[in-house]
Amino acid sequence: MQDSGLSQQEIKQKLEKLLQQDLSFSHGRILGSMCTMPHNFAKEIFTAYIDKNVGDPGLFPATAELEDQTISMLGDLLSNRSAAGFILTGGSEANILALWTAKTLYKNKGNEVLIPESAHFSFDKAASLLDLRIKKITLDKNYAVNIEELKNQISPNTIALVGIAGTTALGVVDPIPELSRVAQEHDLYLHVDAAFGGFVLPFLHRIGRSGVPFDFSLPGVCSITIDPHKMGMSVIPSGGILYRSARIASAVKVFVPYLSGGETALATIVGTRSGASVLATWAMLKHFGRQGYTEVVKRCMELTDYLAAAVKEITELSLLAEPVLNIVGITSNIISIQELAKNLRKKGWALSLFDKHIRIVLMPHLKHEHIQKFIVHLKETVLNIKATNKI
Ligand code: 0PR
Repeated sequence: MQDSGLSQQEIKQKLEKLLQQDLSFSHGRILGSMCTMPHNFAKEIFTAYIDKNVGDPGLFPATAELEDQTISMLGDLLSNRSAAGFILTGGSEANILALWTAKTLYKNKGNEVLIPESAHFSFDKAASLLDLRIKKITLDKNYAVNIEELKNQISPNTIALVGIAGTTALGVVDPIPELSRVAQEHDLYLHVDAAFGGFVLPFLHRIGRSGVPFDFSLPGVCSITIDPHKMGMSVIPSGGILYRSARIASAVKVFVPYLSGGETALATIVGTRSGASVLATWAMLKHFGRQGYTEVVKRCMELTDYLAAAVKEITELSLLAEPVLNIVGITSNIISIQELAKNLRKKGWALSLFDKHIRIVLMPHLKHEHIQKFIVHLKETVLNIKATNKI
């Protein structure tokens, strides 16, 4: 650290130079991210209220009230206006908090949680942090959790089930109605990870696609992760945890007597929390409404269909699964998908690579021309690989 400080101008110039290597959503090259460029209005609200700490609700009662309103709006979207919950840093924190809650509620019963193989790695972190035993459940041929195997794996030590409404790898939705029935039958906590799908699934029926049941309308669902910083157009960081009731939400609460805003009860992992994220998310929900989000989802799904149809036309490639959400999984029996990803990355495409497929997430920052260009490169790259390997 230097002795005397630099001027703001010098620092800005330095940063502009230092940040040149970062990709930008607006360039249309980021194909593998579940985040997107936050809406300009969300950025404006976020910066205007950057000093709000919703972890001290006595000092910021109005921000705390707007967090409750944000949770009610999200609850309404997820079929439960009386849901309780919090705006957090993201899906990982929400999933960890959900399992902490499950562990606390069922502390006398056991410590085992059944989780689909497709679950996000945040559940492994949760298990390690919370000393829970995880049993991974295999997937069926459609990459959804295998319900029969899940039922067989339930033991007297099982306390919770996790279902995914929009898997990280493929956007697949697990059979949540069945999970809900199983959870009720065996008195288990059911957490649904809709970090990605939560802002897509509720709008599908409005654009003529079949919606898939996944939310609090299913009586066994105890909590849901839904991330405004993924398809909700809000700022990073904005995650969301919603609980069916205030009783469940307060399972892990601790009393803090000394805060400057007065005695308070906190039921989150962290103390200080960004009120600006809360307010930016509140503003997005108010600004878009159901109609606005439907438009966002419509554009993303149209782009998804466009890419999926183009992939199907390339004989060497195929879709790993038919897309339900705006995620396309590209695979091949003919060429190496690792080589394909490597060569496309060399051409500047930032895509995700899984064991058997390349994942493209058709986020709102992507436009038709970006995907059109990608398809040209995809075709070219496939041909080059075939030529190089004499296939
Ligand atoms: N649950 C699901 C289903 C997810 O897909 C993710 C993240 C999480 C929970 C965790 O969310 P946070 O990252 O907010 O804690 N899925 C993305 C992924 O792994 C995260 C991500 C986002 C990665 C943007 C890269 C990126 O550019 O793909």
